Amino acid sequence: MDVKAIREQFPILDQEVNGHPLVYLDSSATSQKPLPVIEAIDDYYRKYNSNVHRGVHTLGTRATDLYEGAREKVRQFINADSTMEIIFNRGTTIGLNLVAQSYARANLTAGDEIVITPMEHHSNIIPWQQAAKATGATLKYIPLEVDGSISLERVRETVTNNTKIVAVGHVSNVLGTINPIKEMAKIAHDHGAIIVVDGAQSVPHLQVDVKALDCDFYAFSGHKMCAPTGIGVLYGKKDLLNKMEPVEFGGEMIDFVDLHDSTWKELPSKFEGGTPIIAGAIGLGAAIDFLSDIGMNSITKHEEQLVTYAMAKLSSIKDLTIYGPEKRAALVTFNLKDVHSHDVATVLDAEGIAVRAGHHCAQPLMKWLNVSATARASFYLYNTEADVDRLVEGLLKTKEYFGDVF
Ligand code: 7TS
Repeated sequence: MDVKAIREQFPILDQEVNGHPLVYLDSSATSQKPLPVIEAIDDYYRKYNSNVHRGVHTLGTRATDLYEGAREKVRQFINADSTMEIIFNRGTTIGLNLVAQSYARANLTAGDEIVITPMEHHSNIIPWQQAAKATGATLKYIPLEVDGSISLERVRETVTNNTKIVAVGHVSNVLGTINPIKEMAKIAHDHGAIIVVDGAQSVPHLQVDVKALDCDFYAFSGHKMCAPTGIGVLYGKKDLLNKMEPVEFGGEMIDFVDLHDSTWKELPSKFEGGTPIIAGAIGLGAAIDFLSDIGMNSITKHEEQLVTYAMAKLSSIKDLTIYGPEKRAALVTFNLKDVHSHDVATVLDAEGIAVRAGHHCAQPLMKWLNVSATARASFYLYNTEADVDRLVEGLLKTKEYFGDVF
């Protein structure tokens, strides 16, 4: 993989921050955008901005073709059976909320169980808390292993015949744990439950095949995979989506409207009320082309090499605690002794290095780790070993700066 050529496609990377060349290590929060994506959005607004699925004029037809073309690109990218199974929305959070509000409320009653893990992002916890409260179902957690991984034995102990939903992140945004989704799906299905996967941190980095994983729902966000903010995808098996009620009502999603009742369009329109995120979807289509041209397997391999290098380098820094399992996705979460992660991130920023600090929208996991916050460096296809070296230098400077703590 020619990282130098790839970096040239990301104009934002070529700048100084606080007098230093920028090192962007916050792609788990949001990725940067390559020129083909920026140009696809620019093209839409300059040349054929129109609403979709309405009328017959030329610009509208072009916009509709590209919007629906993006849906087909997503279908191929995750290997879904049909574009009817690809719901465009605003992101992972919205997709998970749709399943919790529509599927869970219609199918769960008191005595049923929803099973999740303590490593989930808030958007894969709170919708289930709310669904449990609304239906009387119980929210149960699969205990984590000491290194922050999931053992299938614990999954088998937690999932019962009362379990109706297992909801789990494919990749943890804090620990980098890559969870055994295929095996967890099998356990869920053996008990008559469905599995809902939070794919926010996996689809940008791994080749995801929803059919091979046999997941029932799979939610992800465009902005973490080179596409703009404001566009996301919920994949769902057609049979399940067909039986679900929409939670947003209005234009675009109806078939017939009468004074006192209405009927819904077929999938996927039923779940896409209102004018959709047209430029966002077209940008996502361009992002998928961009990633596919490079090859997801090459991206994964590059990230594996980078995170192995980072783990080796960072492990050699005295007083640095790294959280999460050895085998991990391309991110490293850590604390420098008693220095607050916000202070670490502030000193790194002064060196031109962008990392995230805080609870990473995973407060239950912070509690499990027994910390209030951590710093996190996350990598993507445009990062290099030189970026890791700069991070290490920055952390050594941070140690010098807060010398009295050490
Ligand atoms: N699930 C996981 C695992 C995530 O990492 C995130 C965002 C979300 C869900 C929510 O995605 P959204 O696009 O709907 O907001 N994670 C992060 C992060 O780690 N730092 O900033 C956002």
